[in-house]
Amino acid sequence: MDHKLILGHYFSEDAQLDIELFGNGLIHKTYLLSKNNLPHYILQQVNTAVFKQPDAISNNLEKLEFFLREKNIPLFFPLPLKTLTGEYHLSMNEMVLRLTAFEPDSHSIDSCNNPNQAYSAAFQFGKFTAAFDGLDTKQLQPTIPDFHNLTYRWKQFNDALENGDKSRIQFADKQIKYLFENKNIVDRYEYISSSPLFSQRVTHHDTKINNVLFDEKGDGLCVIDLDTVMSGLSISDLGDMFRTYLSPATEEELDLEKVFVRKAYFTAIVEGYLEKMAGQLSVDERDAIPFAGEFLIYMQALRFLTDFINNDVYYGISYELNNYNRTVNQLHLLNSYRKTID
Ligand code: GN1
Ligand code: MG
Repeated sequence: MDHKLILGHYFSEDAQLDIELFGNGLIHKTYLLSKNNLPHYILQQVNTAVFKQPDAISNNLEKLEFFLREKNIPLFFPLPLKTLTGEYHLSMNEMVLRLTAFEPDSHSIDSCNNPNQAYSAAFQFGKFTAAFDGLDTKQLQPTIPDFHNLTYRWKQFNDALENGDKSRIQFADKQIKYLFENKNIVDRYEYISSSPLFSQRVTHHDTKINNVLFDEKGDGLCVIDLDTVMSGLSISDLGDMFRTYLSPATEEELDLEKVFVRKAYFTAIVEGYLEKMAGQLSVDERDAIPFAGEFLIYMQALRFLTDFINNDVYYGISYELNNYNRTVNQLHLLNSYRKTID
């Protein structure tokens, strides 16, 4: 990564920054740029196999920014810096890159360790969606078409069962059966996604805790990582918060005794989100809050298993059975969720 060459597209003088790998996302490559050991910028190489139209991301950012400016709504989130030619991203040597200022006195956390953090994060994601009330979401382009479309994910899974690695299909027999036995989750999603009682809103679609910045006191500052912001349903953002904050251990955990749902965190997420969104949700959307977790955890298990059967073409893996073990982990979480949340 020749960061000096990249920075030449942003600054007219040498910014003298050191570069190191940063974070643990599965999709993009992320780097921290520092000067005298002080963080200055985040540089990301966008995964263009996943985000096939990076222009859609930039267009959406322009639309969001314009809406807030026009309506004078004071919502803060870090936008990428514009290049010297005025673009939110830089296309160079077949790479798509973007540079974002590192927010001073902010930090992110990789796991949710008390219900206050869950509350603060949910408050931030609720605040984000609520701020765009009135924006016609048809203006936003899908940055990943059908990203949280469970009908489509179900189809991809079935395609994988037809065309994927036979020995892996056999190996995952038990998990495949379990997903089929719980197909009613797909059916309920289909009802919700076609019902006028469930609105399309500006939805983040990646509400894990490390996509929230916290200040020194531990209060939420803002949400980050806006690649997947597009039109969507409230069950997506709530669901991914449930999936990623309720268990003390992440999707990588192999010891399943550590993977379980903490009810107090569920309550905190709902309270934080509703603090900002209560006025906007329909009765049916509120009633579907517990379903959000089932929907998202099930979909993630389906996506991990689909990728396992397709020989790991999508998610980054660190060892051979990584995607399989993630699936087992998520199905275990789904069970615990169903026992704990009604
Ligand atoms: C991916 O890269 P990361 O960790 O932000 C994925 C999410 C999954 C998550 C599972 C664009 O997100 O949908 O929930 O992995 N993002 C994309 O860890 O596919
Ligand atoms: Mg992300």
